[in-house]
Order: sequence, then structure tokens, then C-alpha cells
Amino acid sequence: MSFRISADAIGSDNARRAAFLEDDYAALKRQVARRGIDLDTIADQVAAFGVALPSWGVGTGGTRFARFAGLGEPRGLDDKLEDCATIQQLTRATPTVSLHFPWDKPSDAAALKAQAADLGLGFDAVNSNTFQDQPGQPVSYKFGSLSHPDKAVRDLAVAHNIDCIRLGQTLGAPALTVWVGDGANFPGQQNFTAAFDRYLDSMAQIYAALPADWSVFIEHKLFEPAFYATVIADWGSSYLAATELGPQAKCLVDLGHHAPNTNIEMIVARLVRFGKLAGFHFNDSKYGDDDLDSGSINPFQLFLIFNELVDAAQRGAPGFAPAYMLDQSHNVTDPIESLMSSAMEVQRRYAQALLIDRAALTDAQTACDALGAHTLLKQAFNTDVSPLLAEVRRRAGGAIDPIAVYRASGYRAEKAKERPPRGGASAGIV
Ligand code: LRH
Ligand code: MN
Repeated sequence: MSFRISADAIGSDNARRAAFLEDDYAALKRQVARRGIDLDTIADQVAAFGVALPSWGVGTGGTRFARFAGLGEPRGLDDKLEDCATIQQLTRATPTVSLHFPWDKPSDAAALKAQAADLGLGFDAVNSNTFQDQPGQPVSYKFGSLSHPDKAVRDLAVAHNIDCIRLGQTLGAPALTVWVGDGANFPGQQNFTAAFDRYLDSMAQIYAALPADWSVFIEHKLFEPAFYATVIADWGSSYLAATELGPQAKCLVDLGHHAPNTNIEMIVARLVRFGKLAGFHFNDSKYGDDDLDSGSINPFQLFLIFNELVDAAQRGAPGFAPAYMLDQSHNVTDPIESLMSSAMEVQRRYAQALLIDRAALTDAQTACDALGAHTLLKQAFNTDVSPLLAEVRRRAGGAIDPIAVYRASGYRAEKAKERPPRGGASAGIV
């Protein structure tokens, strides 16, 4: 029998904190009531918010130089789901998992769906992988996949993506995320237009295989693994491709896939305006695609992104239904702790964006009152919503302090006993 954190462990820890939380929540409720906001209404909205977990994020991540495996690493999909269920049990903010194929290829997709449901989990967008060759693969993705000059390579990549759709359908997933590392390392190595057209032709075949209620999410990325040119390098290329393909194709924004200092919240506003925002891979970065914990480097940017999303939701932007997912690599922390604190961080910035006085903001913007407008955002960003988030977790049966309960439970030590290390040095993100 594998170790799970008991409801009692959560209950008794919550009982110790309940009185303080009640106090803090009441104080926050009074504070925002002075701004004409009912905190319980915000609590209901936050309770309905969820962010999907990346199946590849529950194992220790690494870089091209090395990966230093942690204790009790998940050995396979069952362990990954178990760890995801523990994150959901404590935070109540992560009801779905985003799988990556073939890393997570199940032997029986229907059984996997039932297994996940037993753990209180569902599935969000599935991810294809044509950035690595699989053992025995007849042709290589070394020089690209969906945009490769060789039709045999493109056909293999298209077939793999269609397999992912079929698997995802059985799992009850709503979409396929397509990120390709296709590009060039040398000027002259690639004809930009020909490569883009080959990509569009391949994506059109994948698009044609989509069920009517499915979407395909195109994920842009400035560089890596290609270091001179990337076929889908930015939101512009992604938007052009999604528009060419049709209404079921949308643009996914991975926060780490932009040049430093890019105004990502404005990219979000543009994609929302034209009904092409697929959703997000939340993480943070200082330099490149660092895949650091969400909000750990630039929490104000995350808040500003949610300011655009709440504005869009409140004005009823057409086709606005973004998917929220984490996509991080946990190289030096316990992945479960990082994913819990990141999910709560994303929830925090959403909750703060709900506190913005939008009528006053519009007035200030119309009056060209720059500081007045900025101060309204800062008032919300500087509001400590910790009691709100904790109360939402408590009401949903989660832990008031998930990290404290997790650490006190000895879960990781138990998993270290159940999951002996596989040994051997490794490198790479998983
Ligand atoms: C590419 C990416 C993509 C995933 C991979 C694990 O950098 O963000 O979303 O397929 O990371
Ligand atoms: Mn990503």
C-alpha cells in the first residue's frame, strides 16, 4: 500500500490554524469592503480557478549539463499521478494534469482515465513530442519535424500528433499542445518561407484530425534548441499560423519563451482581442527559458497578465476560455513543494487582479491620469490575499498551509522508501 497523506493530518493542522485564519480573513474582508468589494464573492471566483500540473514537472528537472535526481523520484506515470493527487489534495487548486507523449504513453488510456478519476484528477491539454527521437525511429528529428524538408519526417511527426489526439480523446482531454523546436543554427541553413509553409501543411493535416470540440494550441518559443532561427519563434508567427489553420487553432503563451523584458501582458491582450488566446504555460525566468517557479522572479508581470485576463472575462471577450497550466523544471527544490507554491502563486495574482477597481481604472485611463491608474493596480498587487487563499483551500477540504502539512507528513521520505533510486547520472529537463 503506497503512502498517502491522511485527511486527519490536514484536519488537525487546520484546526491549529483556524482561529488565526478566521481573524485574518475577517480583517481582509473589512479592508476590501471599504473599497466596495465583497470578499466572499472573490472567494467563490478563486475557488473555481484551477491550474493544470505538468506531468513532467513532478520529477526533478535538470539542464543540459546535469540532472541531480531527488529522493523518491516518480518511476513512471502511476507515481506521477500519485504526486499530482497529493498536490491537489493539499492545495485544491490543481484538478487536472497535462500529459506529455510518449513520456506518459499509457498501456490502457481508458484505465488511466479511471485511475486518475479515483485520485480526483482529470486531464488538460496533451503535449506531443517531436523534439526527441524515439528508439528505433526510422527517420530523425535532428533537423526538424513538422517543417523538415524530408516528407517522410513530416509524415512521422504528423502521425505522432494524431496519435496524441486519439489518446487524449480517450482520456477526456480538450486539446493538443504542439511545440516544435524546429529551426536553424546557421544563417542560410533554412529557407524561412519554405519551412513555414511546410509547417503549415503539416499542421493542416493535424488540424483536420481534431474532433469538433477540440483545439490545437500552438506554442511559440524564441530559441532553443535552435539558436539562430526558430520556425514558430514568436506570437506573430503563432498568430499567423493559427489564423491560417482555422478557429480551432489558438496561441499558447509560455512565459519563458520570450526575449527578456518582453511585454507579455500586451501580447496576451492582443491575442484575447482577436480571439486567439489558447492559454498559458506559467513559469518564470530571468534570462532564457529558465522554467523557474511561477512568480519567483517577476510576480508583478504575472499580476499584470491576470489584470488583462480579468478585464477580458469581465467585458465578455468573444472566445475567451484560456487553459491555465504550469510548465516548470524543478532542479533544486522538491518538485511537489514547488508545484504547490507555484499553483498558489498563480491563484494569488488572479485573486489580486479581481480586487482591481476597474471602473476607477477606466476613469483614470480616460482622464490620462497615469499615476492614478498605476496606483489602482498597485493597491491590488500590494493587498495580501493570503487569508483569502487559505480560506478557499480550507472550505474545499485542503490545507490552510499545504507546505507545512506536506513537510510534517514525511511524504517524500516515505516515497524514498517505496521508490528506490534508479541510479546513473543523467542530464536534460526530465
Ligand atoms: C518547450 C516546452 C514545451 C514542452 C517542454 C517540456 O520549452 O515549454 O511546452 O513540451 O517545454
Ligand atoms: Mn511550455
